[in-house]
Amino acid sequence: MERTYLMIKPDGVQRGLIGEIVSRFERKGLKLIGAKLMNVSMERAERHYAEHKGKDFYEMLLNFITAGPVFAMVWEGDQAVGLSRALIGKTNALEAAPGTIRSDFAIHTNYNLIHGSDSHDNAEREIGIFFSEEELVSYDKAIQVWI
Ligand code: RTP
Ligand code: MG
Repeated sequence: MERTYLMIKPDGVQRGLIGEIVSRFERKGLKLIGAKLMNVSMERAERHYAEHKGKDFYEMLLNFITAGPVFAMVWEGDQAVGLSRALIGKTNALEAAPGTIRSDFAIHTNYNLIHGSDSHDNAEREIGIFFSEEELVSYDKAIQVWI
């Protein structure tokens, strides 16, 4: 089993897309083990986006992710990182495949609705930034036997 960190960005919350987006991961068969609506502090934003420090869009990224509440989630499942990235689609909405979240709802690269961890190691790192282990729930889903 693998865990991934997903975060509906401020544009997704403002546009009322939390339910639509959460529903896609539920129907895929991944298991939600943590979720909360929260404001992201600048300190957390800097840790989360450390790999982008120095890039021309870095400041804009920090200002955007701290501009309003995000919906932070941890999902679990076989290949959760890769499967989530597939559901989300490419960074640029123009390149995102039809049927992906970014293709269906996003127009601009800077406002692309949702973050998804890009590797197993980054997923664990990001989960640690936004959640304590006590906030994550361990439970069985009967249907998990088939998926
Ligand atoms: P994310 O981390 O948010 O899930 O997005 P991602 O992996 O698809 O893209 P990443 O390369 O990690 O970039 C993080 C966010 O920075 C913005 N960005 N802008 N103008 C640009 O060239 C550019 N490149 C990236 C996007 O908002 C992207 O989601
Ligand atoms: Mg990324």
